[in-house]
Amino acid sequence: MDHLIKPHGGALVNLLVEPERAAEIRGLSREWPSVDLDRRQLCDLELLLNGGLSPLEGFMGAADFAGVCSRMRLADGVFWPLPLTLDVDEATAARLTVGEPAALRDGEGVMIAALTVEEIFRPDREAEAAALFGADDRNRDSVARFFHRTPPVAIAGRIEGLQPPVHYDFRELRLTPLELRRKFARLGWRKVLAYQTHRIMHRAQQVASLTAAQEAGASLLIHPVVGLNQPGDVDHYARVRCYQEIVPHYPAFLARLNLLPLAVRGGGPSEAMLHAIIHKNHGCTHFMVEQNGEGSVLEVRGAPGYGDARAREAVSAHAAELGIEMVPAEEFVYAENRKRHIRAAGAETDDRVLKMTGEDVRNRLADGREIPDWFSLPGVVRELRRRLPGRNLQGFTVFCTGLSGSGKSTIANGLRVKLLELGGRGVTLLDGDLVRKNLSSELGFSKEHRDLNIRRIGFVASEITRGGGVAICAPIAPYDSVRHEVREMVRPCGGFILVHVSTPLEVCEARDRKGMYAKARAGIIKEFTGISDPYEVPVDADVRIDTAQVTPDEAVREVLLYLEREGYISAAEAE
Ligand code: PPS
Repeated sequence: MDHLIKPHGGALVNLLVEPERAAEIRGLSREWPSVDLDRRQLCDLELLLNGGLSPLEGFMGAADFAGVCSRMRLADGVFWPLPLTLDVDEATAARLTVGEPAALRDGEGVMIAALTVEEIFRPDREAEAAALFGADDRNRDSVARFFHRTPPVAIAGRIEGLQPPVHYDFRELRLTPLELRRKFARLGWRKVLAYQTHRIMHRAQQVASLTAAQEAGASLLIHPVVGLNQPGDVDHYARVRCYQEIVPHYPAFLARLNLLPLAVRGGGPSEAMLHAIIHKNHGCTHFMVEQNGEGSVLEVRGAPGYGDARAREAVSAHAAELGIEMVPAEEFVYAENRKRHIRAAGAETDDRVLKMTGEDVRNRLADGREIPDWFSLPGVVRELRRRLPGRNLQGFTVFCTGLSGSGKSTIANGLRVKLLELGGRGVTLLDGDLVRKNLSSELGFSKEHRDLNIRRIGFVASEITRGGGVAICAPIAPYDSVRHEVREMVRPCGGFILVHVSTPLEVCEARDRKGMYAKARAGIIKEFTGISDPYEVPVDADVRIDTAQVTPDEAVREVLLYLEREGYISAAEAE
């Protein structure tokens, strides 16, 4: 493997201990305090253990942290672009003692590594944010997220890895730096271009990466990020299946696919430089710095924020120290007259250039329209259609909100029966009363308890929607903010339709089917919505129904017509 590029700092780090030592540590660890790692920290730890972050031999201590923040150097002088600390909250820090060991555990409680605590310190988060994101105003959201999620204390010390974090998916595509280097050696690859992408690759990206590799005289490693996505992002499974579709379409022996367990930070140029180091440690000599462009679906939102020239300039400027060559990812477009993709910059005025945005692709998928062959490979389109089926195949949630006695349950029941009559999807009714009996039996009617109740309903509804079913919810849900939360929870899984059953209070009170309004007026029932507790009228309702004005049949029909207009059910079905 001598002909391969040297890892950053000279040698590939391996923090995994021998099985005997691992067994010994497991035996000793029973009394140790635990540090439960979140997914971001697990990604960092995985790359620390397997040498992806060489020469780091652990999370940074105060000296490395200060050196990196002030002059992009570790304490020993090695170039390093951004801080990488193990951050813990005060309560966790209070359980740790300098000189004593702690168990680093994953979300299931599996011990991944032992950390002998050498430092417990308070990093200067302002300096860290500046190092991570620069002074650029465009990174405001990332900075705000950083301050929100980062606890005050950091711990550092010697790490002994017991096992890599467990992955059940795409195992054959998760080679470590050492395994990848061995593979390159076997394949006779010396020059390797890393194409780190977080998007679906269509034909334009394939041509761009192929051209870049050929011009650099390099082989191509498609190295997508599958670590931590930002909240609200779709999972990586469909993306990886799309990459698997595209790899065979490169010339024979030119391209390989490997998955990178990387937590993107949403940083700018310094993050691009960190990625350059990680690719170098994986044996790559060239790094294709992607620009945020058009034509992306299933994008990892907010990741990584090197959407402009600054990232490329930074990687180029530090190329000597990084030891890896920057290759700009150029935009390619389809020239209809030439029947091939060309560089956007090289298009002539008489070229008929075709382009499509991610939004176009999403809309076409939602409506079941064609994705043209010039844009994407058929296998990629097939995978996208499986992941993002048209609305007629998606699950959805109908969330009815309104006062007690407004007619929510009647509409919900009618809708349930009608949808069952139409067939196709499973239908689950989460009526207010039912939920309170089964799911939220311990809850009362304070704002806190009501919000918790609605969040539970939202969680169940999102899971049903994700599975392609229909959830019909009918709680009072008097507060706007938690209704929003539920919308946000369900939207990534399918459709969300908010129905405001707007029957006026006087009508509900006059009906008083359960005699509750009378009791509320008499003060026997406290915190009663509409009487002694607020109801915030939704301004974002998709459908509004006043059951004082329409019959139950008409009310159900209004919802069905909305579902038809939006494409969730077909026209004939709504009749
Ligand atoms: S919430 O606010 O969404 O959590 O309420 P929900 O789970 O829908 O429960 C409302 C039903 O509980 C009965 N009930 C009360 N409602 C409102 N305020 C108070 N204080 C209260 N106490 C009991 C009432 O019967 C509601 O049922 P519906 O079907 O809406 O009439």
